[in-house]
Amino acid sequence: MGDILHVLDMLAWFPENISTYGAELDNLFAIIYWVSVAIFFLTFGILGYLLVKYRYSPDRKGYNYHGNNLVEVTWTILPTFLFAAIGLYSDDIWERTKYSKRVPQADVEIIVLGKTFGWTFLYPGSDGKFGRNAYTDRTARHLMSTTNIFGIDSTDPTGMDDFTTENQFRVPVNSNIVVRGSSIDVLHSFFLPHARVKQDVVPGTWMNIWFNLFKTGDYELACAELCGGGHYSMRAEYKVVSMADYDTWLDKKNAEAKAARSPQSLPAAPADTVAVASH
Ligand SMILES: [Cu+2]
Repeated sequence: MGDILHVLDMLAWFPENISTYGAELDNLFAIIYWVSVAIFFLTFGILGYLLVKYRYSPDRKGYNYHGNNLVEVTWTILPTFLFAAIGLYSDDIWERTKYSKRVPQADVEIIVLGKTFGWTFLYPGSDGKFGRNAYTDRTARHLMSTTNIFGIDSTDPTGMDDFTTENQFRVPVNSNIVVRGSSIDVLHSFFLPHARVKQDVVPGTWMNIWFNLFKTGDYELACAELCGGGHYSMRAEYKVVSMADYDTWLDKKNAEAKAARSPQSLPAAPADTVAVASH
């Protein structure tokens, strides 16, 4: 019996859990899974039994059957109670992980945009504050363009140390990470299998995603919404690192961001560039 259960246990296919709330979600998933397995065998067992019991026999007469109220009421009420019970049972964990109002105080806040076919991340830099952009200020949305997808207002000094990463991101271990996600084109889904996070990102609105990871390592973000021909390639890697390593990385990125934005680093345009471009 144990062997049979083991073969049926597709829960063993789950990747390792690294999220503080992952065990509770896995537990909920396991309950629903085993209830479904039980109902599957119950219904198909009854079906198989009746198929054999009432198979063709030359001396059995067929007869018309006009339903049975007791049976119909039973199979309506039982699933109703079952779904209501699962709903009530899961409400707490659902609320704590998904409700916007229950997002905890962020240790690290990141903005992410999905696009066909990749992910771009915006970090607030070492001051922990984003400059003016399309997320922090709705009136900055007109700044969004293909070359400035976050709608960053480059005149805001708070944003001097903000920096972006492409198809990779980094978070510190044992910290509340809050991700504000959206998309610049179609629906995508921000899916971190190890972190037990899956959230659609929708163009035109910002979704709140949060998680707290207790194990360092290299993991994968995959898009979980069929978003077009390149959907299969829409992935990113992320690293969960110690706070010290995270700070070192942040300092390096901040320095790069500031250097890239300082006027001295802009290449001097050759005198004829404008004339050539205007043709
Ligand atoms: Cu996608």
